[in-house]
This record gives sequence, C-alpha cells and structure tokens, in this order.
Amino acid sequence: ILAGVLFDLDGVITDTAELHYKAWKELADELGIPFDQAYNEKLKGVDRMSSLRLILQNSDRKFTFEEMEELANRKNERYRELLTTLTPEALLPGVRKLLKALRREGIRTAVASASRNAPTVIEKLGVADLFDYVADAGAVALQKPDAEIFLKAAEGLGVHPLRCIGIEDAEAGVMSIHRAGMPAVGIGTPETLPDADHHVSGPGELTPALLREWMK
Ligand code: B16
Ligand code: MG
Repeated sequence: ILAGVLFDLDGVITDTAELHYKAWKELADELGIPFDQAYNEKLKGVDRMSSLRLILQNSDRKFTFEEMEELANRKNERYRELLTTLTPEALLPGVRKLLKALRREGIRTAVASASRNAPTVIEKLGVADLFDYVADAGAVALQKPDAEIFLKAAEGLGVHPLRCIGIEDAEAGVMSIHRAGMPAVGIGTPETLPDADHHVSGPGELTPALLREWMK
C-alpha cells in the first residue's frame, strides 16, 4: 500500500539544470576549461563537489582541496543569485496538481534531492507547503547512487521505505531508489533510464491512482 512519494527535485519538480549550467559555465570559462551543455548532462543528479570534480577533469592543472572548496562556493553563490529569478512558473506542468491530489488522499510527500538548495528552490516555486518533508542533502554521507537520501526522506515522513515510491530523472537517482528497496518512476524513456520500472515524459502524467498501481 502506497503511503509516501519521494520526489527528486531537478528534472522532476523543476528544471534547475539550466541555472546550474549557467553558474558552472561562468566558472569553467574563467578557468579556461572546456564545458558545454552536452557535458552538463553528466552533472545531473550529481552532488556539488562531484560535479566540480567532473568539470576539473578537463583541466590540465591540479587543484588543491582548498581551491576546490573555494570554486564550489563561488559556483554556489552565483547559482543562488540565479535562484532569485525563480518563480512558480518554473514548476514543471502538473506538479502542483499532483501534490495536492496526493495530500487529499493522505499520501505523504518528500523531496529527496542531492541539492543543498532544495528548501530555497521549493520555496521560490511556491510548493514548500505541499511537501511534508525535505531530506537534508547536506547531512547525507553517501550521495546518489547510494540509498541514503531516499531512506532519509522516508524516515522523515515516518513511512516505511517499502511503502514508498521514488521519482527520478537521472540514472544515479534510479539506482538510489532501487537500493532503498522502492519502485522507481523515471521521468524519461526506457532508452534514457533503462533501469526505471515505469516511465512518463513528465510529472503531469502521474496521478495517485497510477502511483498506487505501480506499488503493487
Ligand atoms: P547544489 P537533484 C541535483 O539535484 C542537480 O541535478 C545537480 O546538477 C546538482 O549538482 C546537485 O543537485 C547539487 O546541487 O549545488 O544546489 O547542492 O536532481 O538531485 O534534485
Ligand atoms: Mg534530478
């Protein structure tokens, strides 16, 4: 029986990937490191430090840990500046309706994102009140594809993981959901997310009835 729905943020609730890209691109340009939209795909669902490491792989010089921390902070400051432009219009179609329908049916909802900025993002999108819990990405030791963030989200809801379903747009996230023992809904296709149990092209296609069905 379905009791909790755990949402990834970027690519599921909104497309912050573009803003992340802008902020990383500015940094990469300053450092003279090649970086484009195609490479940005690799950063989806990947936490901040790991994303930076992927970008710095294309540099011919080495960076100390202190330098890397400074670069990650600089990117985050720029990203947070860009987040001030976010409005409810940036919600992916159907998200608000789905959250309301789930609440009406007594199904609890949480955010299970790698982003430490998740609370700010859902606030700006005007849906913070519609989530029962936001797992703290900053308190997670093992990032996606480890199960930790989805298990923490279930725990925060007070719902057993085996009564939860997860929604993701990234491979690492789908793996994370499976490791937590939950069925995974992929926002994408069997080609982009071969391991997801079910696929939809956007959150607007989801309903409580469909999610209940997929729990069986
Ligand atoms: P932050 P998700 C992820 O969000 C993004 O997809 C990824 O590109 C980003 O690096 C990561 O959050 C960390 O974000 O720098 O804000 O902590 O897809 O897990 O919701
Ligand atoms: Mg995502």
